Amino acid sequence: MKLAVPVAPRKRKFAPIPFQGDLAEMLPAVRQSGFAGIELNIRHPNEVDESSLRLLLQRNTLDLVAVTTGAAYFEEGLCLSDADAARRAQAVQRIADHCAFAGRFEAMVVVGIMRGKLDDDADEARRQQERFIASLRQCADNAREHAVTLIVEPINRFETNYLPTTEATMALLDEVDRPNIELLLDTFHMNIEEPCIEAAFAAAARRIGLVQVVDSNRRAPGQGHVNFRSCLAVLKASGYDGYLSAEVLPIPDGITAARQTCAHLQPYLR
Ligand SMILES: [Mn+2]
Repeated sequence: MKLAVPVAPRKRKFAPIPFQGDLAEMLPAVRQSGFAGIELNIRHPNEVDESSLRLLLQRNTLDLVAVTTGAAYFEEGLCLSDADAARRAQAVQRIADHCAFAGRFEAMVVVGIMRGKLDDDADEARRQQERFIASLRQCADNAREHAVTLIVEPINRFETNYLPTTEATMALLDEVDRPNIELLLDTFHMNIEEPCIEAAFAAAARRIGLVQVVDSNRRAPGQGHVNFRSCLAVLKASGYDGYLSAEVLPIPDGITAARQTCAHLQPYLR
C-alpha cells in the first residue's frame, strides 16, 4: 500500500483537499511530504493542461491514482439520477470526458456525490435509483473503452441518503453488474455508518479500488479516534495493495495535515 493525497488545481468549495492551487507549486510539496500519488479534483479535464501535468508527475515521481468528479455536482449540479434526460446525459458525458482523460494516465474515476440525493417521495426515489443504475451502466461501458475502472464511494447520511454503507453499495454494484466498477471506501464515512470499520473492509476487500484514510473528525489520521493500525492490518491481510488517499481537512493547514497523515501511517506500512 502507498500513500496518495487529493490535489485541486484551484480553490474548491469542497474542503477536504490538502493541496489546492497551482499544480507546479503543489506537486513538489506533495512529493516532499511523503506521498507517491495524487487524486486530482477537477470539474472537467479542460481545467488542466494535460502535457504539463504529465511532466509534473514524471518530474516528481507521482502517480495519478484517481480523478474525482464531485466538483461537477457541487459547482454545476450535474447528477447521474437527474429527472431531466438532457441534464442526465450531460452528467454521463462528463464522466465519459473524465474517463478519456484518466485512461491516458491509467487512473480510476470516482463516482461519489454525482449519484444525487433521494427524494422523500418513495416513488420518485425508486425512479431516481433506476435512472442512476442506467447511467452507471452507460458510464461503465464508456469507461471500458478507455480501460478505466470506476470507483463508487459510500457517503454518510449527512451528505446523501443514497448508498451510505458498504453493504448497500456492494448490492448496487451487483445489480449494475459491470466488471470495471469497484468501491472507494472512506474511513470518515465508514466511522459514521459502519458497525465496525475493520469488518466492513474485510467483507469488501476483493472489490476495493481505493481507500481514503481520514480520521473521525475528517482531519488527518491520528487526529481523531479511527484505529488505523487495525484498519491497515485488515486491509493488508485481505490482500489490498492499492493506494491510501488522505482526503483530509486542511487543519491547521494543508501541508501540516498532509505531513501528519504520512507520519501517522508510515509506521503501519512498513
Ligand atoms: Mn471521500
